[in-house]
Amino acid sequence: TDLHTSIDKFQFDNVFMNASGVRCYTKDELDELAQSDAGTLVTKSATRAKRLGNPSPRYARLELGSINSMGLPNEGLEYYLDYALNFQKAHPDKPIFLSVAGLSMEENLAMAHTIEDSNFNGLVEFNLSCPNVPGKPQTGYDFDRTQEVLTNLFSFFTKPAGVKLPPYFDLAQFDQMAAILNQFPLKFVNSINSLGNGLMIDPETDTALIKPKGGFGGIGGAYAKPIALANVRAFSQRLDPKIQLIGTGGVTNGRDAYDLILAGASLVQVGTLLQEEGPAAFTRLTRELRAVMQTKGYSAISDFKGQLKVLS
Ligand code: FMN
Repeated sequence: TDLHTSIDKFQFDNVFMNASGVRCYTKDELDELAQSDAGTLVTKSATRAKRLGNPSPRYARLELGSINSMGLPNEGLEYYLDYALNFQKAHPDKPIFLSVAGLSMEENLAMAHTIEDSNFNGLVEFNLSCPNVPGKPQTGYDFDRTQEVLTNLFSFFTKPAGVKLPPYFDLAQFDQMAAILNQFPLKFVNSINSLGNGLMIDPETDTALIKPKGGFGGIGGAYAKPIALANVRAFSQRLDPKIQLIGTGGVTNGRDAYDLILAGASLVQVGTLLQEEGPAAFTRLTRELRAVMQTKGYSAISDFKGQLKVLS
């Protein structure tokens, strides 16, 4: 069985990769991902300057996933761009993703100019869905703002790019967001980022599990699976077929990945599970996805991508 997949002209020999923010903070972590069974990798969402993020504890493991309010700690765009430029020299056949998350439109555009002017030849993921920066609303939940950001961005940006979106819950939101996204030369849409602003409580102490924002944080892991599936499916039905989907959210085994691909995903990202299991998770997921495909008689991702059946 072949797990080969592609986005635009970019080829990957495995559908699995990390989700931004998980085990991709330092060059050592990125190297570990590169050496794992993952087909590619994405860097930690970068701001222009290095950020320390929110106070700890800011991540907690939950029964069915995780809660976090990291507050975008990162080494700054220059660090990740430098990594990517070195990486592409060493691995010309392994395109990677650079994630960018400016806290304002101006910051996003400034970083986009830096990338545009660089020799970076991979894909850029603009994260419009960072829920954990106090006082900053998510761009992805403001449709006019999203339109404005993308209009300004694509007035000069010519490198292959996509957006990472928050989860939507209303069919009218899918219609509106897809109508906006279809106006731009996006190569991919990545759904979903964390389910924003959940809350979990320690039963021993009656205290919120994490410190920032009074305990509110983004939820990932198995809790996210049905929402991720719906978002990938809804966008696959509404986006121009030239825009590929990356499915993220709730992957804990090979069947979860298979389901995201059935819903239309061309690549599958792994967040919480990777945090908990480390890069060896890709070896297990690869084996499990292959096993599901073999049971179904499929030998390639294209045999079942987008082939979800519904009851009539
Ligand atoms: N998503 C981003 O786009 N940029 C980030 O910097 C980022 N940081 C994260 C940090 C942690 C500790 C976690 C758990 C998630 C983070 N996310 C970030 C969200 C994940 O990329 C992913 O979209 C989300 O966790 C859902 O996937 P999962 O169910 O596999 O965890």
